[in-house]
Order: sequence, then structure tokens, then C-alpha cells
Amino acid sequence: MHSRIDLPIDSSLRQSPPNAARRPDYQHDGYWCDQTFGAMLRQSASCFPQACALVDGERQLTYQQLDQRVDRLASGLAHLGLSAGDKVLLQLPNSIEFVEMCFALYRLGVQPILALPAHRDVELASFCAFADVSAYISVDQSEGCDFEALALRLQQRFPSLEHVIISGESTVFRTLQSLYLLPDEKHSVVETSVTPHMVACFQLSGGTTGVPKLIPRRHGEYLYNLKRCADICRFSSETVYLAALPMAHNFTMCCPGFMGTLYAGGCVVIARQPTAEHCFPLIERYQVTHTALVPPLALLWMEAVALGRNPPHALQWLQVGGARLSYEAARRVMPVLGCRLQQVFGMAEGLICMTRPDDDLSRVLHTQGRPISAADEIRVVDEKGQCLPPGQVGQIQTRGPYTIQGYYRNPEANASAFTDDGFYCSGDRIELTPDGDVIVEGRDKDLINRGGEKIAAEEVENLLLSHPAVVDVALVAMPDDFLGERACAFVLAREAVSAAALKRHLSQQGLAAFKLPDRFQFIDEFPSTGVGKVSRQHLRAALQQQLLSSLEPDIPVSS
Ligand code: OOB
Repeated sequence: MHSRIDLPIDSSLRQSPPNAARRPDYQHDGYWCDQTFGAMLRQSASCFPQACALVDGERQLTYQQLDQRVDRLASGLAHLGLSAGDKVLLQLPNSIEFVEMCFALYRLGVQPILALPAHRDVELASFCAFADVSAYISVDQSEGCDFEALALRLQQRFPSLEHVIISGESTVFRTLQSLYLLPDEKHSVVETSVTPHMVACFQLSGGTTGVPKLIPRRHGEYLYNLKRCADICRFSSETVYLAALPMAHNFTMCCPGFMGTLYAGGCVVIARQPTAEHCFPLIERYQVTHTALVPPLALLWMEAVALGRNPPHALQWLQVGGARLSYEAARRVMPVLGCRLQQVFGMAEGLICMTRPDDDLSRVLHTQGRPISAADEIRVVDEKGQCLPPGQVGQIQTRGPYTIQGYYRNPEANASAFTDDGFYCSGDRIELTPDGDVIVEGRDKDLINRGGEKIAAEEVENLLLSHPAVVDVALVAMPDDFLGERACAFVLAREAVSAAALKRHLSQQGLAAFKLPDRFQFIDEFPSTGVGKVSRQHLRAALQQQLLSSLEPDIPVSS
């Protein structure tokens, strides 16, 4: 078996006042793993050579095959001239190619910027503007997008983009598949000088607003992150993990994700789509034990069962994170999907909190768990930066062994997102329970300020979700000349329901009148971020657009 790092688990959170001691030396204190991702795969391949590592459609690879193919690919990439320290833009859909490419780049010390399949010119160009990117690795076509044309546009704007590597067919660019095909004598075992302290990859900041920023993650700390998650989630060689969300995302990659599964010797089943239609049959066929979803998808999976689809029987654990899972939705997971729920509050910048397998139900339904490391520090502060006691809601500040100290080449963002003593301020509003569990109340921007009266989107959303006709809902602020902001509820309904009926439902439950949404808008689908979270930014923009084109001075309640 793998050697595990022996560190205290679950000891109570360290609370420290602002501007306290210097940042601890996590490397010196033994938190970081003395290993690289390339070595981690090598170790798994030697422990479980014939076990199935990856399933992608009808293709399957053992650990030994994966390890060897990664070496071949690394050698092909080295032959192109890519070497340690180079940065590449990696944008592949969930596939064996994605996993192999990650490991090949990690082995070479080439640092991928982990773009999501949904990113387009705006995001990709901004990544190229922040880093000297020497290659773009993508697919030919996907979801109606011509990525070769996109690659040409990027190359015109960014001369450093020397190579484009396309998975699939290409007459213009080198194909990814051709990189495995060097004649044997040209393949050399790539000797790597990669150390645990080096940057492995760039994750992307993933809030629901703004263009993503680059987050440097190092081999040693990122491995520590995934091993702690894998240990807490009890991943083993028996684990079958379904990668349903984009594999480039921190949640699916390392919390514990597919990397945690490969560390533990389990099997990763790759889903091309996160829908119930696609995933339920995969879960049954491969006896998937674990998967991870964002709340809107968890709701759609439950809706699929409510509409008559058989629940995915093999599934033992569903991790839900990335956005607030309402209590109403959380309590339905077990009865509807037949599996246990684990709530995860995480961020690409570092801090991961999760409920534990042994937690009682109330803790799992009401909280987003506690940090994965004994060295994680969380403090909750008010607008003036003063620490608040447990039980009070404020802004989270966090510091720890795998939480970054700054974005890559972004002094402006760093000035506002990090404190002098190295704590990261994510903009989330949380409460800490006396037991050290985190309850996420929302983001700063989710608080609607209606003429001075504050409405927490979460509270109203929760009540709306308890209406039988409502599948999902998002409450966002709309600008208003008189009150500053008013509230608009976007509703995905499973059957016809009027705005008046929903308002009545809210009033009957005793919601203060000022918190009743000023407008209801029924929609068929929520705009989503790259990983499938509801994009409040898009909802706000849509409202803005409607308001600008509306001639009515006041805002009607649509029904
Ligand atoms: C995960 O990472 P990111 O970087 O895409 O997004 C981070 C942000 C957090 O700052 C918070 O605003 C929100 O997403 N968030 C949650 C949440 N988990 C994340 N908000 C409420 N409840 C939760 N459970 O989203 C991510 C990374 C690793 C694991 C899980 C999620």
C-alpha cells in the first residue's frame, strides 16, 4: 500500500487574531508531500499494475498501461521542445486524453493552465495575457465550437503561442494522437528534475462573477490536499469514482477526485456529460461508489428520479459542493438517490471543508463540514476586519498549508484578496459553529440590499424550494432607482405555478414582507458557469438588459 502521511486529523481549528504570527512554515512542519504527481502515478502503477485505472466509453486502461502511455506522451511533448517551466493552455473535455496529458505535463514540469471546456475567447485570451503560454491543447470540435478557429485567433493575438495540439482530426495543427507515435528510437525516458516545491498547474478562480484568475498549485501541497481528502473519504482500491463534473476543476481533480482515486488504486469512470441520463447507466454498469456534483446538477438528478428514472443503486456517496446546497435539497438526497451525502465547501485557491463519513445527519444537512487539515486556520470578521465569535455571520479569512498566498501575476487582485498576514479573503459569508463546522451563508454579493433592508438570497431560495412546483431557484439583485436594489426570483418550475401562488407560499411561512421577491421570472434552464454552478452574474446581466429595454418606470410582478 501507499505510505500515508501521518498527521493529526480533525483537531480543533486554530483561531488567530488578524495580524498575528507570521505564516507558518508548512514545508518545515511536514505538511507538504515530498512527492510529485508523476511519482504518485508511478507508485500506484507499481502497487496496482493490472488494476483498472480508467474507463472512458468502451476504452479501459490498467495502471501499468496508463503509466506507460503517459511516458510516451511526455516524450512526444519533450520532442516538440516543451520543457520544465513552460506554460500551456490545456482545454480538453473529460477523457483519457485529459488524464494522460495532465500526468505527461506534470512529469515534464510543464505547467498547464486548467481551462474548462466551457471557456471561450474571453477567458482563454485573459489566461494568455497573464502568462507566456507556449502551447494550446484542445479538441477539434465540441459543443458546436470550432476550437481550431479559436486556436488561430489566439495565435494571432499571442505570438508566444508556438504550438497548437488538437485531440481528434486536424489538417492545420499537430494532433495529440500523433505525439504517441514517435518511432521507438526517438522515445527517450524523460528524466525529470521536477521537485515537489514546483508549480504543478494553474487552477482558475471559480466564483460566479468575473474572469478567472490564475492560481499556482504546487506538487507537494496539492498532493497533500488530495491525500487528506482521499483519507477522509476513505478512498481505497475498491473505490470507483465517476468523474461527472469537468475533470480540470479542483473538486473533480483533487478533492479527492480522480487524482485521489488514482492515488488510492481505485478506478475512475469518465463521464462525458454530467446529466442523469448519461451518468445513471454508467453508475450501474461500473458499480460506481462515489461521485461529486454541484447543487444544480444534484437537483436535476433528484428530479430525474422523481420523474420515474431508477435511482443509481450502486452509488454510496454523493459529494455536493461548489455552491450552497439548501437544507431542503440536502435532506432529499438520501431518500431520493439512495446514497449518503457529503457536503463540500471548497475553493481552487485552497481551503477545503467537508463533512465526515461519521458525522450525524443533522451536521451533514446543516453544515458544509470542517477543514481537511489541522493546520487550516479560519477566522470570521466583520466589515472592519474585527474577529467575530462562533455563531456570528461574517466574512471568511483563511490560511493553511495548501491555500495560496497570491494569484499569479495579479498584484491588484492580491491587494484586495489577501491580508497582510497571508489570509485569503474569498468573499464568502460564513458562520462557524462551536464545533468548528462551517455554515456558508452566501457570498457578499448575494446579499440584496433593498433600501437598507438586507435580504439573504439563501433564505428566500430555501423557502421557495420547499414549494412542490419548484425544482430550482436563484434570487438576485436588480438595480432600482428608488431602493437601490430589489429582488428578482428566477424559478425553474416542474409544473405551471403563478408568481402570486409562490408569494402566498412565502407569506404563509412567515417571511417578512420586504423579503418577498419584487419580481418572478420563470426560466427553462439556468445560465451556468464552466463547472455548472448557477451564474448569478449572467442572471444579473440579463435583468439589467431587460430593465434597460423596458420603458416601464416600475417593475411588474410577472405571473
Ligand atoms: C469550488 O471551487 P471554486 O474555486 O470553483 O469556487 C469557490 C467558491 C467559494 O468561494 C464559494 O463561493 C463557492 O465557490 N462554494 C460554495 C460551496 N463550495 C464552494 N458555496 C456554498 N456552499 C458550498 N458548499 O467550487 C470547489 C472546490 C473544491 C471542492 C468543492 C468546490
